[in-house]
Amino acid sequence: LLLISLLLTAITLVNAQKRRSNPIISHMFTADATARVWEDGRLYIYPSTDVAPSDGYTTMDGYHVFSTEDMITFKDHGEILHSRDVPWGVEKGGYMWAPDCVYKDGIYYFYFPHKNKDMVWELGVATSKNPASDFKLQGYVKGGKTFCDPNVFIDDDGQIYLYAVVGAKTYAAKLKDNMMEIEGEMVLQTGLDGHREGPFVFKRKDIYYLIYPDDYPKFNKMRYSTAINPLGPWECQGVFVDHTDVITMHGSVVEYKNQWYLFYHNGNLSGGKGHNRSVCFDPVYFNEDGSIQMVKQTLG
Ligand code: FUB
Repeated sequence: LLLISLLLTAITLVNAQKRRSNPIISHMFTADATARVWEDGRLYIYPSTDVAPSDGYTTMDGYHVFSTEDMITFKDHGEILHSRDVPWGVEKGGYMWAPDCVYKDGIYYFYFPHKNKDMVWELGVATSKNPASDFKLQGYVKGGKTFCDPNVFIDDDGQIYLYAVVGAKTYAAKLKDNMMEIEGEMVLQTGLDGHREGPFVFKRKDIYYLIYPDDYPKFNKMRYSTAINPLGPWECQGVFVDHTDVITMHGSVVEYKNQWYLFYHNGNLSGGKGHNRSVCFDPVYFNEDGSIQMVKQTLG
């Protein structure tokens, strides 16, 4: 069994190395990818959609889901949600930004930031028994602030945490078991030096990692902070992803078949247009002390 598992890992790694081109999705523009590995053994990507021609980030609309089992072929499962499906949403549509998806007790919870009719950000929630279809709108998270760039992290003990951005700062709180209500207050997360937006939390060997785009004025890089508690305090460990050819940087880190990966976006497909981005991935390597090595971006 061990030999078979090692063999499968080796095949996946060789396959991932064989794929020497980014972006990985080229029939549409995608950004802000959250990657998750679900029980069926596939890796799923929940990105936002960039629209072409674009009127800036305001026209971003509709969410597709993608999945893979070999890190080479990415299946487009189609659109799971559009602004026209959101009755409380802004009438002209658009404003569907960076989403997240988590799994709990047989249900997939899809979180998406969307502006309401008063042009105030709400954090919408849609649920399904399937990871890439049949999502039904449930409403929006109650008890929080007006925020975007949600990230939901479920710890090993089952406690759920919500991270989100308010005015270029990340706040976090526990989510109640119903996944729709915040417990207590959203608390400012400290120790995220140069933080701009797009937080994503993961855990490896008892260390909590919070990755985030920095506020470098022209092209954001990706930094990370670590903590021994999911609500911090965090300690900034510096940059681990250099900037791409677009201003924004937003992504996630996930382990799949014994290899860690960073999902992010660049502007390769559109010639560097900031509103026409494309999802990419590259391997992530850790040092013995848990620090993250600089990610080598595969281009072309
Ligand atoms: O994609 C729209 C916004 O741009 C996201 O919410 C931010 O993180 C940035 O990528």
